[in-house]
Amino acid sequence: MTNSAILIRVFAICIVLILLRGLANAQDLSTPSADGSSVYIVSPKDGETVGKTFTVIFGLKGMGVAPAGVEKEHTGHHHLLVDADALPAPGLPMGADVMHFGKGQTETSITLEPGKHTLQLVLGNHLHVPHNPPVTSEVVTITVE
Ligand SMILES: [Cu+2]
Repeated sequence: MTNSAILIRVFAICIVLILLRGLANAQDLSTPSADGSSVYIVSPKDGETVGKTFTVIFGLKGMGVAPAGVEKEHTGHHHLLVDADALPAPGLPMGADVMHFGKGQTETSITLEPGKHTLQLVLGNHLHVPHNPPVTSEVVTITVE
């Protein structure tokens, strides 16, 4: 395939993705979050240095944890973003680019390469969709040794 044929193909795929996203946006799958609710990373703390494999402890106030698939008002399950550039799109299920804790876990053990990394939590509803307004934690920056 020539370079221009590849470019045209990439362009066509982009258009299809944009159209699909537009269709999905028309159907907002979010559910309301509770007033004053918040999610936060208990550990590690912002600025902390940790070993390659470490435990991340999730905290949640004002809402409850429920497994994925269980539809109950003001509940959700945790999603961990590692080194994410942006928050997940509103109204849409979060994908494989975030870690899902659909069994209702409130902590996890992860292994990262040495260096600086960021961690952030986003609560998602029974359909893995961020709530409205979204419940997101502060970004925690850590150094992995
Ligand atoms: Cu999920």
